[in-house]
Amino acid sequence: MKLSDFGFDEWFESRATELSLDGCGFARVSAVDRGSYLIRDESREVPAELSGKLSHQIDSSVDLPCVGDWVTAHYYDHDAAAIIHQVFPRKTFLRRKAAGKNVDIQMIAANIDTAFIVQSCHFDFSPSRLDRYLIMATDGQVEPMVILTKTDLIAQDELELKLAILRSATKARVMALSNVTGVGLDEFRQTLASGRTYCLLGSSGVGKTTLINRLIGEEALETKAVSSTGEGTHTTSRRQLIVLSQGAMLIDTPGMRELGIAGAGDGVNTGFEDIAELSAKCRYADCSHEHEPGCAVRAAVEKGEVPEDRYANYIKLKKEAAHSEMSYVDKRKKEKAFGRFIKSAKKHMRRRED
Ligand SMILES: Nc1nc2c(ncn2[C@@H]2O[C@H](COP(=O)(O)OP(=O)(O)O)[C@@H](O)[C@H]2O)c(=O)[nH]1
Ligand SMILES: [Mg+2]
Ligand SMILES: [Zn+2]
Repeated sequence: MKLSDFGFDEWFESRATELSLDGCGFARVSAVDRGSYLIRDESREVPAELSGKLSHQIDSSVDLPCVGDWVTAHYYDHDAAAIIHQVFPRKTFLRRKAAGKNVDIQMIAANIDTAFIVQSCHFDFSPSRLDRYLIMATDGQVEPMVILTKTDLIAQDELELKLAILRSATKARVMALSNVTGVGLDEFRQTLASGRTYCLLGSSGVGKTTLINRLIGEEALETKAVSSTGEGTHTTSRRQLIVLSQGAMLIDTPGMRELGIAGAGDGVNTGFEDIAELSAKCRYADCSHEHEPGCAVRAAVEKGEVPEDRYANYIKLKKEAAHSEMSYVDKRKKEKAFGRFIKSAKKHMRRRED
């Protein structure tokens, strides 16, 4: 393989001349795990760490190498390990604001051609979350595409409704597939081009790792069963760049809950601003807009100011959002109960040791 097969094009070549290269080669970061790296070049993939000088120069986490970055590296130990000396400028990137109140920015991946924004049509479907991912992609010059997974879990007419909602929300290409039945996988595979880099974004449990596994045809990345509520459990702990046999590169990411983007149920109001505005005039603050007296939303529907089907979509999405919110709460409760169980088991064991 050549470096250009991994995406090292003229853009990077022209920037290579500005970097000092005594005894260094070019390589691409393929995995990051708490300060240790994997980098790959034409012939090998090896563990790497930052040079003292580079770690000293870096004063913001944004400048640390992330998966997809091109670096200059010095190989040692018969080329079995490497030291990273410099990070190339980024042609494109995916980044987000870190969790918490401080506005720290965290890199997700660099030098991505296309971001696949993955949502499950079962519990994860959320046009407002889609918006945030679209903004993330646009911000980093990355082309977005939307993938709706788990189509095997809903009826065809429901799928068509969801596809219609997504297609009206974005100009990006929208595809649907099932990792279980395989429907839609061929269409997805055909979007992948050799030498291009793709990143999968989306909540935990939507099927990103399963999709990659189906493409490479083996269980190379760990996937875990989701609970019966449909909520995903944490699966991918580090990001990895995978080169498919046909030459496309795919980057898997942990779910965005871990990455701090708020979870499900965070407002179906995007795209329904008119209804959100009307609901301020309802008699009850917690009006469900279904059967309460003095509901301004239903009044507007009756007057024909809000189309009937638009209202129906809104109610439907709202219920789904509430459902996933609830399963999240249930899951937290279960986790807490399990924590208490472990604690008391430990106490019990200690007593027996005494
Ligand atoms: N029914 C159904 N389940 C799926 C599909 N894709 C993935 N899953 C299941 O969803 C769970 C989470 O998948 P995973 O790939 O780990 O999600 P990730 O967190 O996005 O990487 C696993 O139990 C998968 O078997 C699908 O298309 N249909
Ligand atoms: Mg995963
Ligand atoms: Zn109302």
